[in-house]
Amino acid sequence: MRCVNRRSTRNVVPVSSTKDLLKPMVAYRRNFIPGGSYFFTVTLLDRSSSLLVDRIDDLREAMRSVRAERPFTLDAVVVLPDHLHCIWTLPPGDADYSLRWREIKSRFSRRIPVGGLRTAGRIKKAERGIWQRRFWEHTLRDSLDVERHVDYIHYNPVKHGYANRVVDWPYSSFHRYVDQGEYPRDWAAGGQCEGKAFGE
Ligand code: NI
Repeated sequence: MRCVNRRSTRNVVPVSSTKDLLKPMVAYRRNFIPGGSYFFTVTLLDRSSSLLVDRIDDLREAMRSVRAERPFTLDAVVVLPDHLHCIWTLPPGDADYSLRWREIKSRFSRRIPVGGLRTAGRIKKAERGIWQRRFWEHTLRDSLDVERHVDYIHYNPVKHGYANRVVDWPYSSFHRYVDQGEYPRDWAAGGQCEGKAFGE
């Protein structure tokens, strides 16, 4: 997958120029180690739901609390109404993303009111009702693979028709990347990202 606007922007600056050396670089390129970074797609069971953006603060809190106990770097993320895509880098020697996702899903579900008595059985049932059990995982191979998936993540709200321009979607790490000088603010405006689907 290639996004024309971004590539043309990048090619303007020679890699060895002083300006480029002084430019802050994001973690995914500076610290990339093959086998330690993963792309995920995680989806709600109800594809007509907008729970993830309606309860974005609960989602953030679920992620934050799991990260505090089991660290990982959140390299890029986009939250859509019924699914999310993100890239994580796990600590060296740690590949247990499944446990982390289980915890994030569970903690998010617990923050959503189910009504009536909050019995253990009822909460468990609600959890099963919110998320799809399976999720899409892809182990990132090299920094180009990372870059393509970061582009995919940031372009996703436009791909799914939730925003006309990438910059218009608030629930995305795109804004952080713009602040770091990694993308122009108008990136992919009027352009297209094509290519295979990354699970969604
Ligand atoms: Ni998507």
